[in-house]
Amino acid sequence: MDKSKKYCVTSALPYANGALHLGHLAGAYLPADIYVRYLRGLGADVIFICGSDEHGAAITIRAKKDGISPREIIDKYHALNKATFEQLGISFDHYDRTSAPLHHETAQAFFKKLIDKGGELEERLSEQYFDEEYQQFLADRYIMGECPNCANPEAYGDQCERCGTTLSPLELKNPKSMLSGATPILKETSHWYFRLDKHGDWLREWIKTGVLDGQQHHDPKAWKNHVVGQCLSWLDDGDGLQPRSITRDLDWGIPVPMPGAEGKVLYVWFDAPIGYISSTKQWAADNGKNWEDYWKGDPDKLQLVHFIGKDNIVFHCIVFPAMLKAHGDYALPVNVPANQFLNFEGRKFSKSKGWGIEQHEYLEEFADFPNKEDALRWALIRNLPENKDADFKWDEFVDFYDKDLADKLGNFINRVITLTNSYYGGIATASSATVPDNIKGLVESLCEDIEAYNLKAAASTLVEIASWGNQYLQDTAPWAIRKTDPDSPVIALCISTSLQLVNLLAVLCEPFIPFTSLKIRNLLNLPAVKTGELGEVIAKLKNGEALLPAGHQVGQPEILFAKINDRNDKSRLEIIERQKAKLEAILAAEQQSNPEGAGNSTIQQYSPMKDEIQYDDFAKMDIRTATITAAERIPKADKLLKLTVDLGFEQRTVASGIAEQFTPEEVVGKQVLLLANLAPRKIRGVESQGMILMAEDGEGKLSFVQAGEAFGPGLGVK
Ligand code: B3M
Ligand code: ZN
Repeated sequence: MDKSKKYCVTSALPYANGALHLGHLAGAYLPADIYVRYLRGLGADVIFICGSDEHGAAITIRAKKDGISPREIIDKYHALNKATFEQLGISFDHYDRTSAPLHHETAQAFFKKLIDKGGELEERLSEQYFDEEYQQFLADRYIMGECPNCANPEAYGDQCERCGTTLSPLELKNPKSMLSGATPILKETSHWYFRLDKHGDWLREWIKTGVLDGQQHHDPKAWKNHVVGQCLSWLDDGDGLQPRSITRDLDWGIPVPMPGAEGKVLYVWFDAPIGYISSTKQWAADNGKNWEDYWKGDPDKLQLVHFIGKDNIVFHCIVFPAMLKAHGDYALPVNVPANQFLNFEGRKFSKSKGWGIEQHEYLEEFADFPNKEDALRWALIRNLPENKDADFKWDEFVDFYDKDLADKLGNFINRVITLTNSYYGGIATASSATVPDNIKGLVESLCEDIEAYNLKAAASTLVEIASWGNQYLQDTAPWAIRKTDPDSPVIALCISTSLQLVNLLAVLCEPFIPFTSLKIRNLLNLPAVKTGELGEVIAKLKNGEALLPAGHQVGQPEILFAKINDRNDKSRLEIIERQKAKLEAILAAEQQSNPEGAGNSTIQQYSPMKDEIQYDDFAKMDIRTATITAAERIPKADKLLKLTVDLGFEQRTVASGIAEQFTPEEVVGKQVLLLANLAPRKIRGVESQGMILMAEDGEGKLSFVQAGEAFGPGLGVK
């Protein structure tokens, strides 16, 4: 963190056409909130900006479905989403909406500026799909068809939600109007196009090297691999950077501010990111600040950071930066720490199937669950989809709560406050107590991890500090010393040191679990952690100063986290069990309507996704078709078979861990796939020269992966 800089942190503006689920929260809102709370803790000049995205076909289609006006839809969901964010402690400085007049003005002025500059926007006639029955052009989500990339029959005109490809309606196969269901006709219309094609060169350099206008703008290594990878594949894709139409024939949206443009509005993805700017303007107007301080001026002093989900990477890393650059004067993002997706109990969230839970549903259904806000935040934090897709599971929610929050954090704090009260009437005594050096190292790494957007790692360091505290109490055992040597100074030192740690934990956990932070401070008889306090604490740690003065009176002990898995009180577990029962009911209903889909009868256990790799990583693997020509058991190795494998041009010996499921006789003659360039390795005395590829189901059952009988040995697999 740099105090001389202005931080503008944004979270993706959610469409106000529906409620948000836990996947959204884990993707773009909770991580940003942690980052911002941390920066505030350090006393940074930071604003946290968001709002509702209220234009676009997503809204009007939803309104049509519900038989109400777009205005009713956006009012409803804007209020709902704003309120649930607040309840979950997502601490936006300003949550605006793109239907606000200030936003309309700002977006129109932005458009006009690009027109006036010349060369950035271009009016073009083109043919677009038109629904004859409804007499309406069909943009984006008004049209559906087969994805040219993955054959998903329900791809939208702007994007395929299955494979994530950005599309234009003309690319869809078998297009159908979402209004009438009919096959649309092509009709001529005129639109404004943004000349994105002119921005490819600097964008490529900026993304690859972090250099902008000859200056080092950001450290490209600080960007996540999957973000850079997605951008480069887009930039390097033969026809990636084409002029993009930024207006639509729709009656809902921001009118195009040009003569003769009646019935045309700005494309939602043109106006929505400008929403970050107008939201900042409104915040500044409400707070007597200058919005330009956060968006314009010396690029070295501006830290614009966009938190988003991976489906929005191209718009935030390529299109919006190009718009800002084309406009001129604006800062570009120094990082876009996009997250991957969160799944729910092994599947994608699906509103129509009832699979998943929305933020407001969680708050309602967990109304009686103690610490419900932090319980959820914590379960998501421990499993954030930072670099790969993650899977939310109720059993893990329980584990994270019981093991981290109850057994480690809560237990330590409770023990310390209890001992302080019973030994010293609640007064911290030893004035010499400070935080031990190894803890200082952990605090440092926690901070480094947050600054590098490794929030999951930072959270586990927090748990480590609490664990250390428990261990320290256990090892010092002041209760034992007290029996034999009640006047030993070790007792007071131990309690006092532990109290320092409790206060440290209260400050450190504020970005992650702010409701708990407040409770810990109550137990300590201290006010809520304040802006800048983390910075003060870090300075005190450096100087070896105490975090709690000698003589400070703490409050009464109170259990912070009662375990969910409690034999004597099943009330919390029952709330979780109800959630699991809902899912089982969905699966049972599916089973009834489709008994063949046997694999779905229980919650599927997929193995977790591995970290994303680049194409080059994959291309390094030499996978070949092969035939097993001989097989024998390896003495004293129950799991291994020694296989001779024919590659056509040579024979290999491979030790393969399949002996528990296959006999040597069974496998001889099998066609297999062999990873042929894996470095040889000695396994139980056998030099293994490659690896046979196997598929494994949820119960560990193995099956050979094959290329098909017609393929002889030695062929490459791509
Ligand atoms: N509303 C898409 C989404 O919610 C879009 C984000 C806009 S961010 C400027 O995924
Ligand atoms: Zn697709």
